[in-house]
Amino acid sequence: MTQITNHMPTEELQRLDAAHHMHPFTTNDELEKKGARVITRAKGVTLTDSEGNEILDAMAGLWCVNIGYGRDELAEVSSRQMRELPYYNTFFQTTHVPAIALAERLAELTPYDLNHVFFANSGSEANDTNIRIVRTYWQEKGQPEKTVIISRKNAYHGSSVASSALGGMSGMHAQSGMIPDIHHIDQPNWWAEGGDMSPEDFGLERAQQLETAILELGEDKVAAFIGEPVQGAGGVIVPPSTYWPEIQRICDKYGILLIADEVICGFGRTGNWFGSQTMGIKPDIMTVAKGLSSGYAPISASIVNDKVAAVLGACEFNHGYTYSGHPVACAVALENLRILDEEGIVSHAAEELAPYLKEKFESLGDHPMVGEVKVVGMMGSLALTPDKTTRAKFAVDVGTVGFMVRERCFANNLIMRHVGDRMVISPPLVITKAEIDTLILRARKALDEGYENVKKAGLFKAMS
Ligand code: PXG
Repeated sequence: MTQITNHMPTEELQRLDAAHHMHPFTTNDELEKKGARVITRAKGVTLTDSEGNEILDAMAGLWCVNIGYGRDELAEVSSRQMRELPYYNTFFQTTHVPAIALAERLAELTPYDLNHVFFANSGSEANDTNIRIVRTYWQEKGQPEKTVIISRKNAYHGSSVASSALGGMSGMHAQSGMIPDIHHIDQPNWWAEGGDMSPEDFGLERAQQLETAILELGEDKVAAFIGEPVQGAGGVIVPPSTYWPEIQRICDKYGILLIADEVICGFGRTGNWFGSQTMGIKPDIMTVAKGLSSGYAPISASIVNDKVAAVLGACEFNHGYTYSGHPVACAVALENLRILDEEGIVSHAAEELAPYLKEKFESLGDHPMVGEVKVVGMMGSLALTPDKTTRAKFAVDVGTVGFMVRERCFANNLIMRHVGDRMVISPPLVITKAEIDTLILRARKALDEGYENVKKAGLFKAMS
């Protein structure tokens, strides 16, 4: 058996990786030609790769390492918990202290009467749980025909077959098909789809599509609406201010359940503990994952309000995962929440860092290839365009230019992602102002170099 370690030559690690490891959202055959970047260590906001490069991770991993890398406390609690009780389940009238403590803490941290927590291991599983929760809720209320969940195009709710159907990513639907009774309305992406409307009018128009859909599908068929307070994987799409109040009004009017998918927005990302607070949403159900444990252990949850819990509690809920409420993951999450709170990481990010990040990130708006710049709390995006006055798209496949800029980010030791032709950031909440300056310097350099390459390739042209 080959002993594989951090000290092996990069090419050898890449060769073995390409031979045996299938990567998510990757054309795996391409890894045989150009091996994957091998990350070996991380501390704070900085990753180190197998070549010794130090990379500023402006994505907090995959939008999850809110607390930053390298916190020993989390390693300590996980090893303590593994020694004491590495595993036990929460089926069949059994429980354990880490699950009790984390559920209680989440009930305390979340707003309104979101007091009841169902654990899973990923955002996808939590959203699968939500599908069953809302359908069971209406069955128990004597309205079993209420099954339809309304979501948005370009939403991301996970990659299991059910949660990707709930999401609005067409590439995922094409590969696995749909599940019944999911309906998608348009997203509130003013930059790309707002035409001549003002952002406020557009926000209202997009929200009112929910009412139109309810009336078309039938009030007696619609069970719930799901949305991310701010679409993350869709490109950090911050909805116009009119959007969420109108969605809330419509959900209240028709009594349909409102699910806020807080997988990215939760735990300080948007300048409050939850994106629902930033956007003024009062959800019946919240999906949380990622920042719940800052990515140190896989854990997620569906958190439901008293109204939903009262109905569900009366029946046997035929649902659960072997690792629902895994004691080690719960202990890690609890310690993560303690640190985020006691060290004031969430409040410092909201009060000190977010305004600084906003000012600096917005300064990139003067770049010739940058149109809209959006920042909410500690997440942001830039729309790349060949013509900012008309909000034009490039005359090549969407994502071609974004990819070219992302390549220059990597070359400049910055992880800033592209989603189509939007560049997105979501750094750890422990980033310092000096590190924000470095982030901006590298981002500008990557934009400049990307711009030169785009021009050289004759791609700085608007779609006609
Ligand atoms: N909901 C939201 C809002 C998410 O962003 C999920 C659910 C699913 O979580 P899991 O833990 O099942 O992955 C997510 C996940 C990207 C990217 O490229 C985004 C996510 C996951 C992987 C990649 O931006 N978001």
